Amino acid sequence: MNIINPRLIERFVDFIKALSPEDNIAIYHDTDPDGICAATLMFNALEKLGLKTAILEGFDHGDPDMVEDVLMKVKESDINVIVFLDLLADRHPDKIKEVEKHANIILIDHHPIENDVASEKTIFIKPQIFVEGIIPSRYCTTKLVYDLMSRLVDLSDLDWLCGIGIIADFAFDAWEDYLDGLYQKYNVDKKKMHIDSKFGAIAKLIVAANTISFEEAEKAALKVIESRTMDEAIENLKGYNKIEDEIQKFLDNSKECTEEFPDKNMAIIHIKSQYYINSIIATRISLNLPEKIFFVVQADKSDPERLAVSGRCQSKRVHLGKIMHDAVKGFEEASGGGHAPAAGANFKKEDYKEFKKRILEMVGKEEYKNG
Ligand SMILES: [Mn+2]
Repeated sequence: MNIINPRLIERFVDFIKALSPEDNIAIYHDTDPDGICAATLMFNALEKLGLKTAILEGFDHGDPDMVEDVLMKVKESDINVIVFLDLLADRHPDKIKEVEKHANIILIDHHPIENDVASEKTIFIKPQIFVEGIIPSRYCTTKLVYDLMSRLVDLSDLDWLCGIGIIADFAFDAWEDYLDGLYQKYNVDKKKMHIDSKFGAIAKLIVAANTISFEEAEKAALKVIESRTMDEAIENLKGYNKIEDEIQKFLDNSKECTEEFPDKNMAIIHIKSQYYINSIIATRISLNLPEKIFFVVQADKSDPERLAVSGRCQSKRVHLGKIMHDAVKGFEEASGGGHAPAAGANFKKEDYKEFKKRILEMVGKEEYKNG
């Protein structure tokens, strides 16, 4: 990994150095493990520097109203510095310009660049802008914040958060040696799958909080921020173990609610749970069977008259993003799309029959094969 834009880093460092306790900083973060661990590092780093985080709030990373919401808040408060972490805030360049009238902005993220929002008021940091030699999606926001803020303050007591962020974002192949160092430093057993390690356990508990509600995920963020060590984090988050138990119970008994389509190497799984676990179930169940296509169906978290479907095919032999996109075409108030190996759809219950008919046709069609 090679820094190709040292001036951007210098600008960031100089900006933080120039802040004082009078500044009112707001941190907005994704509520997934990477977003929460990044926010924890940023919060603690600022505190160590004697700086004040006045607002700490979560967003879903693709929330279309995110920057608009931030704009309203900044207008009615004395916030003058806004930090976006692991959020697609650059999706809304016009709104960013509005926010800039009230505050300086730091945007640290590793999703693809949607718009270059760098300006005199905005420091825009994504791996693809300042480093080469690493796939941007692998330079997770937690590690970005750690590397950037470590230029200003010693964060080595909190580097276990990087282990969580890296593992939760499936970025481990880019950080093998670094992770080995963390396993050693914290005397953590290395398992066959990183997600089964102690770092992974904390990631799973944060994901579990997300399955209850957005508000619960924000509470989980505060619990992580209060934790000085991994053991404290596990203790503070232990209330979410019941969800992990429910997920495990479901995985052990998933046959009962699975429709198999052996000729298509595909399955449809129906979930009934008070927790919103279809996406986790889809991920976990597909990791062991990469060639198989899974559609996991659950009533929508916010509207029981709707269905949310998570699709997975880890081998990418079909393009699930295209399938999901086309499978809901013409449905009223529906959405569908995503990546080749992981995609989602959301539509009214009454459209399920047609949806099922379509996906069964599509998975066999040449045009939905991938590569
Ligand atoms: Mn991330």
